Amino acid sequence: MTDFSFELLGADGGARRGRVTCAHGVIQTPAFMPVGTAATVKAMLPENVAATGAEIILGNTYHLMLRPGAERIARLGGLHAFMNWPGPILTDSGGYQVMSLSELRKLDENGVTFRSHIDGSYHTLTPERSMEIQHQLGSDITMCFDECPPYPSEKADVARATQLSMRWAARSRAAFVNRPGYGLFGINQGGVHEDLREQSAQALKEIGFDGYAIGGLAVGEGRALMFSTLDFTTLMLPTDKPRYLMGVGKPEDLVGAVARGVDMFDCVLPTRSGRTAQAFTRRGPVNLKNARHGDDPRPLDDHCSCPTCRNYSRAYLNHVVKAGEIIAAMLLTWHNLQYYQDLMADIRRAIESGTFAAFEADFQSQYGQGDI
Ligand code: PRF
Ligand code: ZN
Repeated sequence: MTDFSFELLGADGGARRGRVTCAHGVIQTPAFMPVGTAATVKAMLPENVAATGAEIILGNTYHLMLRPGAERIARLGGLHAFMNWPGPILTDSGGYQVMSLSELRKLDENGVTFRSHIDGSYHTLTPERSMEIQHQLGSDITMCFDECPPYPSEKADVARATQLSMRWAARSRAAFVNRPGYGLFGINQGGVHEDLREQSAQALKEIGFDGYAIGGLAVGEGRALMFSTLDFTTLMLPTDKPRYLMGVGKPEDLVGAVARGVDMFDCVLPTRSGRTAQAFTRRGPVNLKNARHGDDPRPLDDHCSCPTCRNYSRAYLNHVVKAGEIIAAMLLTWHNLQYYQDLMADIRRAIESGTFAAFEADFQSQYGQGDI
């Protein structure tokens, strides 16, 4: 088995073109990872997720430990076999989901104790337990256990969470079982504060990771503050390792973050929007609930190669959305994932040809123009 590796293939301004190699395959970057929280990318067969061009998906420690249980998945051959996704999988470490989804949480130096949002049962997650679960799942990329403070928070509270995350990063590194092809990513925290981001980055670099995530953004601070925070944070991270902006984002966020040196992304937006009738197009988001689509024979997006756009009219999509048919979620999720993967492929090509600035300007002038 080859080692986990990242090769920087090229750059154009701040934007980077790279390649991650891990146990279950190769990922071209910049990359978008569809979210497969509960061992499924909702409304999609895994082979169809792959057909959109996705090379890696994200799974969640928090959801899988509660249902069906990490030990059970391990007995069944690991997450790749269990969910029939043969490619790379990155798993989030659980703390972020505990804080946003569970009830009655108690956080201390050791970890987080919480009640399941499913059945109210009690559980504890620590850096060591999170590493064990991600190992049982067979994750290609394991994420450190961290604490993401809410926004807005007092700077003193962000500092405390950042320092705790630094100690948890060291414990995560110590508990992670090193195996060829499997990587561990540190998570930079510090909110929008440059000095805290710097302390966090220094601590992570000293410990040493296979990649560096930027956490604690896209939590309500808004695009301008996220971008200005990225401007100084990516400069603090090693150039020879992948950088992953967690939980981001809208198409315009991805383009702006790539310009600032980010290589990897995940977000529920394309899949969740697909289940709430929102579709992404080159001219911006479109709501298929809108009655104006009812008689429209045109495809959702005539530039798109997905089965939805090849075979169905806006009128049909409007009908199945209004009727609450399951196929509405299937067709819109497929299209949205195709849109996101096509966007990433366009971004990669633009970086390769040294035309990323022109691509970004073109994207901004088209996107948000409104649907036609
Ligand atoms: N930490 C972890 N997962 C995350 C985040 C974080 O800060 C975010 C923040 N946008 C999304 N997912 N572990
Ligand atoms: Zn389409």
